[in-house]
Amino acid sequence: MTLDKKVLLEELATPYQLPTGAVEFYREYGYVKLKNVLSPELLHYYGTLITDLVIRLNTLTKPMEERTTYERAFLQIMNLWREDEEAQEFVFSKRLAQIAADLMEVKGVRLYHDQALYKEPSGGITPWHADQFYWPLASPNTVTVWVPLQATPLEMGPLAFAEKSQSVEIGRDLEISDESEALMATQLGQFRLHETPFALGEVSYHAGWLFHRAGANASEQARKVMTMIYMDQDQVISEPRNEYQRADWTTWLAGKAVGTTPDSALNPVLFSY
Ligand SMILES: O=C(O)CCC(=O)C(=O)O
Repeated sequence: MTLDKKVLLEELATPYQLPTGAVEFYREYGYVKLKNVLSPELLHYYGTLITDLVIRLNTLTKPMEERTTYERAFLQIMNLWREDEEAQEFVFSKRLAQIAADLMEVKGVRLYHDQALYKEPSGGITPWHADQFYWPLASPNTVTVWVPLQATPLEMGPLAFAEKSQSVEIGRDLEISDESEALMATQLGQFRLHETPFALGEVSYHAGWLFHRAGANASEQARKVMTMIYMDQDQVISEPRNEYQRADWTTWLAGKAVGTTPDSALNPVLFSY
């Protein structure tokens, strides 16, 4: 192992000092953006290998004009940690997992799954949606870290949030679609939109029931993003409520019994106090 790699591994394991008020902000607003979480060197190293994996594993090659709205939004490659040992180092970062536990104010977190989300040049919008629509999980204690692998100006489609929308029970039966975009664009008028660029090293954490979207990528470069979805280590599997939850149940939770903790090898505890 080279010295540099050791430094990167140390960084992935080193606790991050949350700024004062971050936990309270997350609790109230349903998301938080945090600066200087990962160094440019680390993002360059793992970004390069994640991009190689995305290129190798991607199967969505049809032209933009033939794609659905969902397909235009991004290339989506899931559970990279099971494909590559170095991707696993990144996904299993204790630094990122501890932040998730601290924000949710829980003792520890498990991985639900990871995913790379690459919005290609000319890629379309990511419609308004709330992630937990897709997950057969009983408690709202779920959170996604969204890690841009480059600085992300507005023209690339940074993630944007409907502040405080995690606590209203509207649109919770909507998949990501033109319909969710149209309906939520009007319904979410009551919430303030937070849409700002991400500096290199900045990441966001958003709650499973928080509505969020992203603009189109009008730049000439891919908007490269890696994400990890965490759940409370004591999360409980609920009866699937739609076809997506049924598919997620078998794919990401190993089909473990409803009412039990998702503790199969697919959902390791990544950080616990
Ligand atoms: O990257 C995007 O455009 C959308 C990401 C998203 O919806 C998520 O990570 O939950």
